[in-house]
Amino acid sequence: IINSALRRRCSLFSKPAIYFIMGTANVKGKEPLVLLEQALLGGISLFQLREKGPLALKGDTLRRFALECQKLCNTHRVPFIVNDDVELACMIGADGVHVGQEDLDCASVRSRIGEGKIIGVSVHSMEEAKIAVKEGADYLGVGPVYETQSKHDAKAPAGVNRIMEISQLFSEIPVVGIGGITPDNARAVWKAGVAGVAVISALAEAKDIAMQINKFKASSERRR
Ligand code: TZP
Ligand code: MG
Repeated sequence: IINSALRRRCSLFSKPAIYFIMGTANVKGKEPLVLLEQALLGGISLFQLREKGPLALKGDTLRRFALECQKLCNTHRVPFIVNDDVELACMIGADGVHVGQEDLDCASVRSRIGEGKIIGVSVHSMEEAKIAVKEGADYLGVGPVYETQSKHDAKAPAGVNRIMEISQLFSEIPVVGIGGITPDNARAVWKAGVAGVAVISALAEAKDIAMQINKFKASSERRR
């Protein structure tokens, strides 16, 4: 049965996805919108605005920044996902929301954001994965795979085994690996069965982001 959820998932992850995540805290002095545009030109598959930390933009400033990011993503036909902030996502008509276990539950997000939108959920166990899938998650984020500097309250790195278990049990739901992923260690993540890799620092801090995206793409091709 081709329902709207299935269509959404298929088109999002039809190719190995390079999922760029960024907030103003991640850009190390670069101009975030320039960086995002470079990433879009370089061929990222999805973008998530994840505005965190003590200097995080808020209120109207955040909304204006989000709208700029959204405009760039729309121009490049790349889905624009908002982390945590369901209200912001609804207000500006983002393509989707990504929530963690401490955020609004997936079922509530769905009722607020509507059927046509993407919902991603971060999970750290089979139990959490089961619940997210039951509540209609469109993809699962599983991690941290490796050590990460980009999330202060990150759990211990779990490697690729959990990804393997979760992606095997829920073969119809795209699983995205996250945490410390670089072109050099991505191959093991692809081999674990992910539909995509979600990356902050290895893209935001890359000298040449387009070249780095190409390296990520190449890392997915070598899995065969
Ligand atoms: N969730 C688990 S690890 C992580 C998030 C948001 C941070 C990933 O950033 P990086 O720089 O790619 O390790
Ligand atoms: Mg969250």
